[in-house]
Amino acid sequence: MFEVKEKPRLVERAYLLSVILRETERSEAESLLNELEELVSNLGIEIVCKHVVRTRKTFPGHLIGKGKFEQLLKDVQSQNCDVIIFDNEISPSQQRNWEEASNVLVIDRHEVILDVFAERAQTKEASLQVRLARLEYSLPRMRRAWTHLDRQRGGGVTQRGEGEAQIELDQRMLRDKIAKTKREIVQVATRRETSRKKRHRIPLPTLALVGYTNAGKSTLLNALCGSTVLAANKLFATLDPTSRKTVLPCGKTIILTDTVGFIRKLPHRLVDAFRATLEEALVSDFLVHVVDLSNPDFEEQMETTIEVLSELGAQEKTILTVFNKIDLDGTTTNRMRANVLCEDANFISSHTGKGLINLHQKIEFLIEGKMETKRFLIPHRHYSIISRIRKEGCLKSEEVTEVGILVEAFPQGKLAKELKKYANYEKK
Ligand SMILES: Nc1nc2c(ncn2[C@@H]2O[C@H](COP(=O)(O)OP(=O)(O)OP(=O)(O)O)[C@@H](O)[C@H]2O)c(=O)[nH]1
Ligand SMILES: [Mg+2]
Repeated sequence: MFEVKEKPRLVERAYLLSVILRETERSEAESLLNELEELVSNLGIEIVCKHVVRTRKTFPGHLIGKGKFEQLLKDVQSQNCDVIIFDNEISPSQQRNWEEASNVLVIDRHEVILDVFAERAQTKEASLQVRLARLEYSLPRMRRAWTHLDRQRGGGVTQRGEGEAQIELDQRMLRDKIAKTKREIVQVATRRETSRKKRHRIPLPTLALVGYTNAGKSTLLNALCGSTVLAANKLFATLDPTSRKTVLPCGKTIILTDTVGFIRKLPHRLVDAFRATLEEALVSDFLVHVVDLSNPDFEEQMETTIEVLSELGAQEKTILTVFNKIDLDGTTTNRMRANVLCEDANFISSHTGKGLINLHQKIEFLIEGKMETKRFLIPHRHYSIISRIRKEGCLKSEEVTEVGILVEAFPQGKLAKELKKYANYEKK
């Protein structure tokens, strides 16, 4: 029976292809192919060849014209490749046509991204969401598996053979699985929501680190919080949101959340699937958009992030843009380009720590703007609490009066609770 689960990892040698319609698309296609190469090698597959192929128009059968198609097939065979990977989205029927002609596995960028996500997913929710995305991806492609079966049985072109009936059965099973997975996701998400609400009972300002994959979000989280969240030089190192509490140099406590990175041409079903995972980011007070300044495509990467954020409904949030990895970028050109794109650009290196003091100040400034200032009257004999307010960095003003010290402050957490009793003095 056809089971949608891990694809057997029998393939070892990949042939990467990107199809473009205009010559002007070539350089972007090349950069996307490099990214695809990185994703594919993360899966342990060797890249033998990568080509950008230009076509006058797209052909429904094989995406490209017959001449080019045959030429490429020969090349795939002579190079002994066992998988062809398209950077373009290909339809289930194009996939089938290529597989039948080449006798090797044919997949596209979406499937590669789904595979990488499947490998990295660690929490129950992430695994369920990846499973859902893969099931949905497989639904229109079931025919492919059964065509192979028919061929193996020597069926060839059948009218309504065993395979055909089996497809319907399996599709129904798959739909049931999809529905079941969706139900499980709702359950897990409800549990997560409850624990988030609990965490937020004592309101602390929250910031979410968002950005393109490999930009350095986890490294920045570690640098700001002194934590050891996994940061690695591979795409999609982080899949599950991780939150850390940290105290800023001024004494204020904040919660920082690391999130999954974005990528160009992110499969749409993954954007949907990860909506819940990114909810932490969506409910946070501010977003810190981390950009890898040393990447030649940083502008496109920024654009992708902003696009996905608006798809998720987060475009209205206050965003602090941070250009990271300045230690790798020796040129001033990128900085100039960054300044054009972003009026209030922050330049940092999460590795060397350069720019972090400035970033701390910016974060403090943001938080102060958001926090509600309250007035308290502290009796003289309780003066020690004022030193605590000062130490936690939330003192705005103080005025000594006959009855006590009149304080304007924006306290958080425990201190806010303790100060409550001094807040109602006007009514007394
Ligand atoms: N030279 C240099 N490397 C950095 C800097 N910040 C991060 N890196 C490196 O960049 C790579 C990616 O860093 P991560 O922090 O894992 O990136 P991320 O944005 O969390 O990536 P995903 O979780 O995949 O979305 C790692 O090898 C880091 O060591 C920096 O300021 N300078
Ligand atoms: Mg990360």
